[in-house]
Parts: sequence; C-alpha cells; structure tokens
Amino acid sequence: MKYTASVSTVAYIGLGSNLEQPVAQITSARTAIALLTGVKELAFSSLYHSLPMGPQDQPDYVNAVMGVKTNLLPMALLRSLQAIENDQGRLRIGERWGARTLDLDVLIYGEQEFDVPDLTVPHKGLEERSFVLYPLFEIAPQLRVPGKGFITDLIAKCPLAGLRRMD
Ligand code: ROI
Repeated sequence: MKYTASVSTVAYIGLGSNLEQPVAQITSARTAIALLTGVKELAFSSLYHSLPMGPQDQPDYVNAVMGVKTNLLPMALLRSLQAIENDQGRLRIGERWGARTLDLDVLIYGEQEFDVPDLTVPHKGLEERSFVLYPLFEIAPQLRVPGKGFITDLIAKCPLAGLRRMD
C-alpha cells in the first residue's frame, strides 16, 4: 500500500450557478470536486433556489454547499476549483456581480482566517448571504465560523431573502 499525506483539513465550498442549466452545473461540479486528488467529500447540502444578490436583471440562482476533507493547501484547492469552473465553460455576463455558469468559492478552511491575493477565508460577506449560511447550517449545524461565530447565531441574523430548498 502507498502512503498518503495525513494532514487534512475540513473545508467548505460554496457552489452557485444561474446560467446554462444551473442544476446540471452544480451536480457536475460536485462530481469533479469529489474526484480531485487530495479531496474527499464529507457532505453535500440540498440544492437551494435563490434570488440574485446584486443586479436583479439576471436569472435566479441555484446554490449549494459541500463539505470536504482535503490535504490540498488553500491556494491549491482554489486553483483546482478554478480549473473546474473553466472546464465547465465558465461564462460571466457583465462586470461585477453579473450572471455566471459556475462559481466555486472556498468558504471556510479549517480554523484558519487569512487574506491573501485572490483568497479571503472565511469568505468575505458570508454572513450576509442566506444562500451560503442556510446550506452550510444544513450540513454543519454545530459549526463555528472562524472570526464570525456560530452558524446558528449567524443564521438568526440573516433573513432568508427568498431562499428555498429545492426537492
Ligand atoms: N446571488 C445568489 N443568489 N447566489 C449566488 O451564488 C450569487 N453569486 C454571486 C452574486 C453575483 C454576488 N450573487 C449571487 O457572485
């Protein structure tokens, strides 16, 4: 048997799409993430239907959150996620906060808090985003978000804003 790296971290990834068959985008991204070397799926939330945050002249979103165990360093995880976005033909419409085929965000990486070029962890604005907090709560109800507090407390302060679980 071969050795494997033993240092692993629990990380949470946010998935979002509002173009080119969002449900299929999210589902195939899940498969691709689970197939990454050094990443193991621990949990996957329900799919959620959400109203766009930002410009309103864009389709509604499908969002989900995935929990993984990984031995990739944060930047390697980010680059792997970006490669999946590109493989799935990432398309973005407009400048800031426009529609997109697939968005994969590193939301949380273990207990760490850091801010480096291209990556802020925990994700900036996480506490204002119902489409991140509620799926995260579904798979990790006991979670404490580093620097921000318990998920239960964050949820109590974040209105659903039209978020609904899909069946
Ligand atoms: N709005 C929703 N509902 N879901 C998203 O994933 C999402 N992603 C974004 C912006 C444009 C901020 N709005 C979003 O990047």
